[in-house]
Amino acid sequence: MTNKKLLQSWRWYGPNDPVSLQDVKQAGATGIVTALHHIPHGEVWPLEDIKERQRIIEAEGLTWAVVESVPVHEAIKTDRADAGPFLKNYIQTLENLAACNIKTVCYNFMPVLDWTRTQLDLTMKDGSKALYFDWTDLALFDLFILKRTDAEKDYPASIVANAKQRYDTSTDETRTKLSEVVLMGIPSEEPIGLADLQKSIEVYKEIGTEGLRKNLLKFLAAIAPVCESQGIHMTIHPDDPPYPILGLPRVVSNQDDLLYLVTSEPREFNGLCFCTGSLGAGVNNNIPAILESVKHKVHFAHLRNVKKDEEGNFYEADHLDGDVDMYAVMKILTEENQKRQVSIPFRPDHGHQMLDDLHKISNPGYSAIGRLRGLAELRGLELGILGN
Ligand code: DNO
Repeated sequence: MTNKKLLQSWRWYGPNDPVSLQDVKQAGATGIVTALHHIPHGEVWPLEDIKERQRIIEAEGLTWAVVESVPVHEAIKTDRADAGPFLKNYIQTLENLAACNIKTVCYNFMPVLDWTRTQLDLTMKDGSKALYFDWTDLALFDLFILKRTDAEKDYPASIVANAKQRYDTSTDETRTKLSEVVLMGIPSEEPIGLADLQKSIEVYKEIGTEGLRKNLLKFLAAIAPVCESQGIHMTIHPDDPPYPILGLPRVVSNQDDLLYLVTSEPREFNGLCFCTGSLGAGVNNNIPAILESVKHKVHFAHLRNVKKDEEGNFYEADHLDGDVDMYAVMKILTEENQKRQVSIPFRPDHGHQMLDDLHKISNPGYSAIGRLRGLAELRGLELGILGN
């Protein structure tokens, strides 16, 4: 009997994505990971819109394998008095997706911002460009642009001193650029402004880590009935980076967080999106060990690598290079996949901007060729492990 392969998938931002579905096919992926980015956060995804997107994907001979993401509205994350209607909408969206047989849904519970970087075009030795996170730049933004109260307490003295020096010698242009990058969130959604971020930071100060954890479990309990009746797997994306930043709490950053989450809400629907890059940026995170402990809950994987320095700054490395032992990860994942009815979808997460893509505009991290390279390397690695 031949071994079962993981489902090779690809994030596609929809018809406006500069990377086309034909490009995806040429890269060799068959599962599409997408979302209806045109629907504002918190609103219902109409059945018709879901069907239309699915029709476009299937017309190319591909399948819509995973929704990434159905965003959780801030009213739910903060458990505001007006959270009710947003929860109702979320449940309706899940019902509509399930009606189209789309049953793996990714989401995150990061306060306000989605992933955070400080630079989108760090030049690698080979001339390609990578996303980068630098603590000194984050501190510069936090202390001197956002001017958060008591922010200096959250950084080592050396970082504060370096940030001050860097700020003093920076130009308005570099400061503006840095702000834009930090506040960017995910492409095609409006970036948040400084004033709104400041307000949210105050709200989350009251909520704290325990409060956020409680709100996450409350959200899961509310969507449990629809997920259970429809056979939906919710897959939470880890915090990126896996640290509290800008005074915002984090609850999905390490092994303890993941174990807490899956044991506190043990029902089948509560699953994980195992993102090796997000977790891999944590200096104490041993990625294969974490995967080993939660593998039975993984219904979606983001495979990418990071290279950290002694301060904890990190850049996104080639998929098989960097600090994450991708061979060990792939081994665990492919073994786990043999136990499954449905193959676990994985996507090459991010990729360097390289070759022709250096002259094109694409969503940061989501140019075609770097991901094509990543996918090719990862599928080769899987084949080498499986032997068929
Ligand atoms: C970044 C992505 C994240 C992810 C969301 C999931 O490239 O991995 O934006 O899609 O956090 O909700």
